[in-house]
Amino acid sequence: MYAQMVKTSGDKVKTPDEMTAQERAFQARIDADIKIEPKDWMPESYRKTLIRQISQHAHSEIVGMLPEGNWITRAPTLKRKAILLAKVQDEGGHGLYLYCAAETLGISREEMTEALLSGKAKYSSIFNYPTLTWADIGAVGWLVDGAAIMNQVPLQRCSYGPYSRAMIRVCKEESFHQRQGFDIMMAMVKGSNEQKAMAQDALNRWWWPSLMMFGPPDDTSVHSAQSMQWKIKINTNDELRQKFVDQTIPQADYLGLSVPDPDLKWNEDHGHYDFGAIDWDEFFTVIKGHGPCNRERLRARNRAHEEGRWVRDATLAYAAKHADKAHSRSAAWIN
Ligand code: BYC
Repeated sequence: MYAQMVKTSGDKVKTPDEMTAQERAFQARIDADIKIEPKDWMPESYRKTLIRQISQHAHSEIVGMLPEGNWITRAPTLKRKAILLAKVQDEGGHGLYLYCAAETLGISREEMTEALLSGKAKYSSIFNYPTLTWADIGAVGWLVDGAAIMNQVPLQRCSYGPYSRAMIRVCKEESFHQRQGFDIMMAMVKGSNEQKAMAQDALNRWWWPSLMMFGPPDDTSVHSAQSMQWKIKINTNDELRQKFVDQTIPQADYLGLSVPDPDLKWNEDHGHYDFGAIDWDEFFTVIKGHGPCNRERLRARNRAHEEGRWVRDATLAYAAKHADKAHSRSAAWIN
């Protein structure tokens, strides 16, 4: 029940000759950077790809609240607690914008929620790892939100209007999140030896899973070619992963921490860091549902859904009562 399905459904990219006239006109709009809006004609597989990506993204935001929410009651100061609370609340907001963006494509919120709760839908692999110490909250903000920004800034230029507009707001908030993470790491490395060791330990555990967030390598990424032709994705997984490594290593140096990669080396010829092999078996194990926390995450979401049932019932009953009253008032006015 809890296995996140790994089966993918990548389509071969069509050449202009293989497209219908309608598809060619659609591709011409995309190539001219004209946004596609909900009521515009779109190929069925464009719609499906967007539903898949946006709903997975929304689920990631909602599930992403759990590892950090775990530390709200244990934050070391009132100020840190207030900041973390606001951050986790922002993630909930991101999930809501994204569910709304996906709804414009004709899928209901209930269908998406059901896919998440039953374990059918994917969400980001990263949220299946535990947050063991307070330093993990720093590492998550710095690395996980840092990786999220790297991936989402280009998505502000995505071809689908509602998704690209949601990304603009999300990215503004994510940069605050990333800074709060880095600020926690700064405080830890300036603290006692034990605190610095906790920061290093958190970096050791979160480094590789953060690199996996960008998805499988380009030669095994099923969806990249088609998604890039449609500008649903602007960069490949490997391009963004490399940008993230190049941006993050100087930050680790500034903190006086080292990433757990003996093969990491600046490559003068390419102007990038070379880095070691990623354990893709671990990645696929996690997205198939067998990571350290997959079961716990889905149990927590299912419990929250059950415990929130009375709230949903109450709001629906309230809305129905007011709809009845409004209906009687307008009927009385007409008569
Ligand atoms: N985890 O062909 P590919 C956040 C799946 S929220 C799990 O390259 P695509 C945050 C992929 O779905 C972070 N599954 O796919 C929140 C596909 O399987 P299906 C989330 C992954 O879509 C709270 C298969 O592997 N960000 O940061 O072209 C607090 C083949 O992959 C992952 C987004 O969702 C993964 N990491 O590229 C803090 C951004 N990677 O669907 C932070 C929007 C791949 O065929 N999404 N898979 O069964 C994207 O940009 C793209 O969907 C991805 C993957 C780059 C993630």
